[in-house]
Amino acid sequence: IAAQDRKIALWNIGVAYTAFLIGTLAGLLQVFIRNDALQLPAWLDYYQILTAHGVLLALVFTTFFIFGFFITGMSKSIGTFGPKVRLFSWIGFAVTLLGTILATVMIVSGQASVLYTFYAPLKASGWFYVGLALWVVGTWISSFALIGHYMVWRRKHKGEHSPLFAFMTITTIIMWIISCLGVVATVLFQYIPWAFGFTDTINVELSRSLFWYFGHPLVYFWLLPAYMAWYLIVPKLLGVKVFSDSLARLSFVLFILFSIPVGFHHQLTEPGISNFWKFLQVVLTFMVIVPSLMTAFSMFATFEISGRKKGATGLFGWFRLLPWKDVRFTSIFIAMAFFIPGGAGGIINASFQLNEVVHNTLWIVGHFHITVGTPVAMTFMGLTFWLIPYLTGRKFTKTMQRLGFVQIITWSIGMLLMSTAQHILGLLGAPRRTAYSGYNDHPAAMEWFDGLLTNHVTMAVGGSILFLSAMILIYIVIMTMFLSPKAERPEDFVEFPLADSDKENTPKFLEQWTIWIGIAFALIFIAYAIPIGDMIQNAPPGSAGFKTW
Ligand code: HAS
Repeated sequence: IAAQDRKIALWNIGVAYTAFLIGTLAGLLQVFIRNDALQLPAWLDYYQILTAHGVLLALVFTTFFIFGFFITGMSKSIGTFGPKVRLFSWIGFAVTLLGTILATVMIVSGQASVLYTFYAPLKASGWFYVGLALWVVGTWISSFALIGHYMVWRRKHKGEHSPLFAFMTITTIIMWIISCLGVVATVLFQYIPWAFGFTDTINVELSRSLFWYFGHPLVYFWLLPAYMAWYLIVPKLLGVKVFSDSLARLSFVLFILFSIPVGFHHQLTEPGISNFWKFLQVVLTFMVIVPSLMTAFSMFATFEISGRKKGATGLFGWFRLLPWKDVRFTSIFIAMAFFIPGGAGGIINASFQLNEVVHNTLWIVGHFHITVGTPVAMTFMGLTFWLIPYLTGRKFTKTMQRLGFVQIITWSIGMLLMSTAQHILGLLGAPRRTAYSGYNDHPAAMEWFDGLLTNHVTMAVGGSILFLSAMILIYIVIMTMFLSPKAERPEDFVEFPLADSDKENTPKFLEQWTIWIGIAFALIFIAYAIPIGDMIQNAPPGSAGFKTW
């Protein structure tokens, strides 16, 4: 791809890994605080570090990495950016970065210890919310730049299906833009007036609902780029085509429809929403599981087709013949394997009654470490191994490949230890998000930590292994960005592994966005209009929430 496009992608990825470095350091500090092995200085507290950890890894690392990946893939699959697209991509990047810096300064200076979910009643400095608003606006500008690029392509290729990479990027972006409407509304009309003192109080239930309207599709904003790698990169590494172009497109479209009207499944224990609306959103949540099951099916089919091509026989003969020595593949395969328990855990969380058992416990922390922390993160690692050298034109040497294996194996072991402990502790009753990890020496609480896996020491070992792994990754990133030898011979150049996808039988309506956006808004209206209306009507007097009548 063109050098100017590479530059934008590389800056995005560079910021992503800077956030990753600070965020993982905050993670390491956390496990040691829990283990009572570390006393923090007076200016730093547990919640400050927890917020930095969550925001920098879950929000900042992911977002910048995703845009780096999208920019590279869009330039590769539908052509070099025009000057306007390039300009807006830079502006989007700069505004997102400005917002990130402002929010991070507020967190580090102790003025925004409100955790990465930042909803009321916790309150931060108004500037933190301004930072968040800039962050969202920045991502929108970058998104519209990519949409513009896609529209130009469509105008030139009337009646054709867009390449699968572009289709998936646009689907993800559409979902992102619609979902951000909730967070934009609450940040602009509730948090900013409240935090700067223009209003005395805030309508908590409304603000949480608007947050989760955004918060759940947010997790699919992380997941879908990983799915793009599963659908598009993995088959290429296996030497086969995409299993089914229309299945892949349909599964992405289903995310536009069902990933948004489900936010109440994060609020099942909250008193301000009636059971009917919660139940409706639980049903819709079970719909959003379908495209993930389609993805699992598609992956197994891809593995089997590639195995059969190489002569595999029997039910699982293909397993042995997967390209295990290729770190780009192995990383993603482990990512997928983690998503089996990760997804099953999600189904448990979403089940109305079972949620009572797991809500607000360490189980949830375990859940998101084996969804975003491993399936998504390890897919991004698998991408990093070729994406950065592809963009810089440097070699991915044998030593790097070996280090890559050490990195992904340590990450998997660390996550396995830590997340298993978190799941079990959660089931035993250990709450999440508390600095009082000694639970005032309560005898029942002390027993939780007696197990071999649920020991604080085991968790600290898991956390330390993870940090070691993160540092190896940072080393690989720095080498492939700045120091590895430049590729000169054709065989040294790192490729962008993009699989072919047969589009002959793909129905045209899959790319008629108005249909999908229309249905998405209809579903959102059905799921949210009445309960949100109730919340507004019952707003506390004088609150930013919105008007009292
Ligand atoms: Fe979740 C809470 C429900 C998926 C992230 N989730 C969270 C939070 C985060 C998060 C960050 O209903 C915490 C928020 C907070 O701080 O409060 N989640 C679900 C459901 C799914 C789900 C139904 N979550 C994710 C993904 C995330 C993520 C993905 C990040 C990327 N989650 C919940 C609920 C809560 C929740 C409740 C609130 C809990 C509470 O009470 O607070 C589904 O999307 C999952 C569907 C997935 C599958 C798995 C398909 C498997 C595949 C792998 C195939 C493997 C292969 C490899 C091919 C059905 C595709 C083969 C290998 C071999 C070795 C055989």
